[in-house]
Amino acid sequence: MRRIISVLLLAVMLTGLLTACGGEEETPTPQPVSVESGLPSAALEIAAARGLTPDDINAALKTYVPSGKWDDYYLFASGGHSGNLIVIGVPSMRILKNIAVFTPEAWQGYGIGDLGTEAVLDAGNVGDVKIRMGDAHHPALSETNGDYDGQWVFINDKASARVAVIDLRDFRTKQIVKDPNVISNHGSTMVTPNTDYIIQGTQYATPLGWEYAPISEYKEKYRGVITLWKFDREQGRIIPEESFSIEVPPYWQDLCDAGKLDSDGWGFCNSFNTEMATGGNMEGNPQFEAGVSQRDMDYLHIFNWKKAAEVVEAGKFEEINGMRVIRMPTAVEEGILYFAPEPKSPHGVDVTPDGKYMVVAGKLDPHVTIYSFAKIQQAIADKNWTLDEFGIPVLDFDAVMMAQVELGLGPLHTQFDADGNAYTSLFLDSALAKWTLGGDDPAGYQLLEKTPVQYNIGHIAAAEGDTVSPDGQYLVALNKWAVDRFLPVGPLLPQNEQLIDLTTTPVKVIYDMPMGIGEPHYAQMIKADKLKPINVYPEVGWDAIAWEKSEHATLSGEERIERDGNNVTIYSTSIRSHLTPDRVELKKGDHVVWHITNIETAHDAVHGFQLGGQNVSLSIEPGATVSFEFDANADGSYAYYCTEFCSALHLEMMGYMLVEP
Ligand code: CUK
Ligand code: CUA
Repeated sequence: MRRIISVLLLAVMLTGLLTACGGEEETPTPQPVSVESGLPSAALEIAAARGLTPDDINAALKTYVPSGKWDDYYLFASGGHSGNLIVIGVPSMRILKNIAVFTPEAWQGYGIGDLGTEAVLDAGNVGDVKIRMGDAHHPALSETNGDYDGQWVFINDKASARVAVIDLRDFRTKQIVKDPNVISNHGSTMVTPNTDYIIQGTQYATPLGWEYAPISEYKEKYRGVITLWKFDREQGRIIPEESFSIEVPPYWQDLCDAGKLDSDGWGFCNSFNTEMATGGNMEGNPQFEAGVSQRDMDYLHIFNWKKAAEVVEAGKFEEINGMRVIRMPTAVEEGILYFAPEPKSPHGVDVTPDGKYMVVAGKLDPHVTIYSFAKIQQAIADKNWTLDEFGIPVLDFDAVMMAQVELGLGPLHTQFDADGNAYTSLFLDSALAKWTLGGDDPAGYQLLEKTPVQYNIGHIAAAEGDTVSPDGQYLVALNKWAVDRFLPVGPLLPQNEQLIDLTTTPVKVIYDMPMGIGEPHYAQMIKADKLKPINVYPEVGWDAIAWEKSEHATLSGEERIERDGNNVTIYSTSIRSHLTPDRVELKKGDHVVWHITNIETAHDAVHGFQLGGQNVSLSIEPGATVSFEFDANADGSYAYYCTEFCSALHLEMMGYMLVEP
């Protein structure tokens, strides 16, 4: 007990969370405890009764955010195959929001009737197939001069090669674009340092446009692309007509990262399956997992996107399915595309904050390999290369490699802190490795420590970790398996997002957060004060997607039902605690377009809307105008109502819709 007390006191002193209070005056509100006064003995009793160790108490003090206080950081974590993007506060690790992106979501009224968000989703349809799911992997916050600016966040859908744009003014998805030439992506999204472009690399090669070609023609016909999606900040949209792709061989491209500072203008993507295995395990061929892992080296793709943009402007492209594509021979001729050997079936490539080095983790190699951008440039100038079988220059490995550090088994992803350290996830070791960056001194790259995590760590996200000026302080380990960490909930378990305190030596896990909404692949963590979200829309009658006054805005007193033959248009308002009109009379077979404006201007005065029997769920946030349409094909008496418990008389906020036979 005595030991717990002393360590507890030490913990209190170390955290610096507590301020001394006067202690003289009696005040009715609870005051923070002071170090001098010691902790309330009740706290020690609680700690003892709950069996908390000094480490537990320290972790609790570092992560607890009292009611009414806010977190220091936002973590934007991909929701994997839930298709969404999850917003989490750090250090509390409380979920703030699950932003609907690729998958309809009823609470936000996303893609369940609402015409605005249905149109966003429909823009990501693949041919005639309405895609209503996705596999969201890598969120990327918009950057200005290589620092997160808090304005936009982008995320990819691996399953259908799409990219989404989310507006951080209202935390809503505004656009989805589909790459017309590939069916899956992975090296996406990563932004260039001023968010001119959003990078997207293919994962699984197909013929361009994923048209049919027998697998025996893999090498001739199958291809990948690296697409540079042009982002227009003014419009807040990706402009497909100003975007372009670079054709690459049918190696499976994996993760990418954008160069910065010294390496600005360049980008880097890993690849695996340079073996060009094509499966066929029922035909007696090796499994993909074996076929894809035969070679000791794969190829780091090094591309000059600034040059590529100039080459496209000069007209040296082919338009394929509406996308401007630089073909491989042009890319080689113009000095846009180079390879460097990389060991072995790598996964992550991460550019150091100074932009001078690229860290590659070969998941079947216990090392990380560090490349020097200066050496890469030198090797290019020296033409120190051989050609791969597609004629792409492969730079000499020893000429471009700066150092290798043995970290452990299954290295995947790397992040950085403010003090020149790097952190790499070790999937097979279930550990986080901390090591030093050595600049141009190969001996300066040294493993410092390894910290166990629970379990099977994938990506890691450090505070401001992908910027030119990382914060250190916190890192979140996005662990694939939770196994025994939480109360059992059946065979599908949550994953485990572990918050790690980078300020101690060794670094320490200080919070386990069950992620029961989706698989977090990657996440980015941004200082909370960089975001300036709105509380209500700028004007009553706002179209949240177009970000302008809606032509269907309806103010109080303007509510009406217009009939033109079988076409009925309803202009409604919602305000605590009524919907107007509260009675809608239709005839069977009417086509109905219904606009609802939330005329509230009060913070948090959201109304929802559901219409029984019609598959409509809306969220009408203060000031917003939302529209839906349907055919009244089934006669009957229906009820519609507000779904947000908005006031004491919320249950009365309803209406009848009568469809006459
Ligand atoms: S990935 Cu999932 S752990 Cu898509 Cu970046 Cu590495
Ligand atoms: Cu509006 Cu309940």
